[in-house]
Formats: sequence, structure tokens, C-alpha cells
Amino acid sequence: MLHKMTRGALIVFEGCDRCGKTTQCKKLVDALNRDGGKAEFMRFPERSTAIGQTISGYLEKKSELEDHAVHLLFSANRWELVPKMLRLLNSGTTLIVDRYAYSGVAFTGAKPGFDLQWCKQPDVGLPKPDQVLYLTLSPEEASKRAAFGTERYENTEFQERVAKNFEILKEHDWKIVNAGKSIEDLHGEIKSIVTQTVESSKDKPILKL
Ligand code: DGP
Ligand code: NA
Ligand code: NA
Repeated sequence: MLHKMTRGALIVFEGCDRCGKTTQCKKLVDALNRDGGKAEFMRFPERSTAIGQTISGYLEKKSELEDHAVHLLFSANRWELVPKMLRLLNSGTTLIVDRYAYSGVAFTGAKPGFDLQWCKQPDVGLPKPDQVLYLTLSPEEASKRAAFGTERYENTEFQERVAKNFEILKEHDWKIVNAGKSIEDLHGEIKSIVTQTVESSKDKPILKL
């Protein structure tokens, strides 16, 4: 009989800018690999592709793009990575993803005149995460951290609207993690959640958004 290979889990980190997502994603990938698992880091937007370079220029304010058009580009950037994601997941690699479709909806939805339902449509059909970890940080904690950079969206007023959208989008099975603690404590909490998800996802099909 053929031995069926178990798949990896699709783990997504969401949250506002400066809550420590990227640091935690990378620590988690290292820890999972050290424990003998297979894990890879991915991030969206993935700026290295042709679409990603267009998005990057827009975020760096080197170019202007119409808001609906750039929303579709962010989505296209996720879609173009789907074959790679499925290949890795099906070969047993767990993907630790820094932002995904929920950021797409929360950020575009923070712009005037955008309806969240409209924003969701281009991402319908993407691989559904096995676990979303939503990192939260109080405005007081956030203000103690490094100042915002100069990219588009990096201002308090916009980030507050993004946070409100995440509150609307969050689903019952998201893990809400308070990011206002030490890097190591946060890592420990996240690692125990994700270790369980990796185990419980092994024999489940990959669902779609
Ligand atoms: P990062 O590289 O994680 O700092 O993300 C770059 C910025 O782009 C950040 O402010 C979040 C925002 N962003 C991420 N995904 C999307 C998306 O799909 N749509 C929009 N409008 N913004 C996004
Ligand atoms: Na950023
Ligand atoms: Na980040």
C-alpha cells in the first residue's frame, strides 16, 4: 500500500503594523524546523515578483495607483503564489505567512467608499488558513515601539480604521494573541498554538476562502 504523505499547515499572521508579526513568524519557522518539522516563511505582499514590484513602488509612494486597481493587484499577488503554496503544503511543508487576504480587506476597507463585501471578492477561492493568529497591541503599547516608517498607510488614523476592520473580519476560530509581552513569551504562546494546528491539519483537506 502506498504511504500517504501528510500535508503541512497554512498558518497566517494578521494584525496592524508594528505588532511584531514578522519577528514572530521568523522565530516560529526556525523553531518548527529545529523540532524536526518542515516550515517556510512567506509574506504578502511578496515584493519580488513583477506584480509585487508594482505594489512596492505604490507603498513607497513612488507611484500612484487607483484604489480598486491596487486592491486587485494585492489579490493577484496572492493568487500568483498559490501554485507554490499548494506544492509546499502538499509536500508536507508548513507555511508561516506574514499577512494574507484579511489584510487585503482590512487595509483597502479603511479607504473611503469601500465596502468590505466588495473587498473580499477577489480573494474568494484562495487556500483557507488552518489557523489565523491575530496579534493585537494597545495604542499605548504601540506608541512605545519604534516610530512608523514613511510608507503609505503608516499613520495612526489609518491604522485605527484597519484595526476596526480586523475586529469585523475576525472569525470564531482565530486565535487572538496579545502582542504586548516579551518576544520570548509571545513566541512560546504562539508555538504551542501552532504545534497543535500542525498536528490537527495533517489529515484534513485544504479548504478555500
Ligand atoms: P508589510 O510588508 O507587511 O509591512 O505590508 C506592507 C503594507 O501593505 C502594510 O501597511 C499592509 C499593507 N497591505 C498588505 N496587504 C494588503 C492588501 O492586500 N491590500 C492593501 N490595500 N494593503 C495591504
Ligand atoms: Na509596513
Ligand atoms: Na511586518
